[in-house]
Amino acid sequence: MDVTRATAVLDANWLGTSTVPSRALYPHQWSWDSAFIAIGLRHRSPARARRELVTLFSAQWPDGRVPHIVFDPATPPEAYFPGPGFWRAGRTSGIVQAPVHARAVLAVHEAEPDRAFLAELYPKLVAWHEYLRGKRDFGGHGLAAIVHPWESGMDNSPAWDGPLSRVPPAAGFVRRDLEHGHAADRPSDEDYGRYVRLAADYRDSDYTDGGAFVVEDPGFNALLADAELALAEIAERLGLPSDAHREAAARVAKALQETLWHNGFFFARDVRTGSLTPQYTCAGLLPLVLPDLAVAPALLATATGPRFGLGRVHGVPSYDLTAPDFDPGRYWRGPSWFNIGWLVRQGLLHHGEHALAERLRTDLLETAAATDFAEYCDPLTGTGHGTRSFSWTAAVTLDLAQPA
Ligand code: 2M8
Repeated sequence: MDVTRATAVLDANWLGTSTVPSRALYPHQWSWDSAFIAIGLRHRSPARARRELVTLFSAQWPDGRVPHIVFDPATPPEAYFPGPGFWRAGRTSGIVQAPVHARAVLAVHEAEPDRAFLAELYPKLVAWHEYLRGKRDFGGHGLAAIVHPWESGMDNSPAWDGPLSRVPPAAGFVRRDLEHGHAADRPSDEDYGRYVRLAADYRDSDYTDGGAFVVEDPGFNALLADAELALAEIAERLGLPSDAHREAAARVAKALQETLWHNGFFFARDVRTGSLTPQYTCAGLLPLVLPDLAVAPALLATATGPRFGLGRVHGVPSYDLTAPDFDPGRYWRGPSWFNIGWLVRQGLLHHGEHALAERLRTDLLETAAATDFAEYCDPLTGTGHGTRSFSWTAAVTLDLAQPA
């Protein structure tokens, strides 16, 4: 039974107060992973789902940022690079990931209402969103900019190739990821060197300045607007005013459309040059999560067209199927990821595409089970890639397996 197997994956990856994405490859707590994990886990153990999120937010910084990694003190430092010694930020990293947490908190509450949990997390979520909307608006358009590809969660997305080309690769470090994954499934050494250089520069600016890589990502900002909508619902459950959250959501959504929408798609913007990056990636589909998206019909046409083949391939490809450098097995340069499939399915439901949403749901469930809960899969064949027993793939399975 897939639900039993998916539950077993999350049980095996549970550390006691949080869940690792993967025992070998990612042996600490990751920010957006924990949100997806909680969304699935709420169906098996709402208490553990709450604990997952409370643990993450216990590592929130005083400036409101939620760090992308919370390091497990019991895991040896050499198990993951860059570890706590690199970041010099105590028990966390210093960069962030996409703000899917308010949506997760609300979902967990809906599975088992718990006012104390909501009341504890609400002010933390407010501070988190204020950090993003305030301290990260490097472009001045009302969008949150990312300062590292890891912040997008889509590490080696082809959309980062242009801005990243300005970053000289660092050398003299040991990649730990290649000890647990095939090199052909992972980012290249050159890209990895650039990631390390950027992270070191940001660390050396005391985690304040945007460096060579400052980008407005449509995926990150769509999820921020959606998170503000979720926060409005949380405020209402607590009997608090919610208008400010709905207004913030509308402002981000408007900026998204005015700044990043071009020719039927959402593209990332390189803040240093002011130009849109030309690649069609799955981040540009994520604004579908917004129910009031005026351009949804045009975006759906791109999603179901030859570039993403939605409904005719496995999951949602991370990159344009028609691009000459589309790679079906390499990380965020082609393969389908299960959390992105889950988000796009939410979008399809919002925009009345019920048959397509159901086809995607069935495919995600079948492919996750058939690949032993792979980290990602080939969109054309469904073959699993990356690590196995991956937490968010199991969590998405638990959520999608629920009766409607
Ligand atoms: C991947 O990113 C980490 C760095 O944060 C890595 O490559 O080591 C990405 O897939 C990211 O989205 C994910 O959150 C993380 C843990 O699963 O792994």
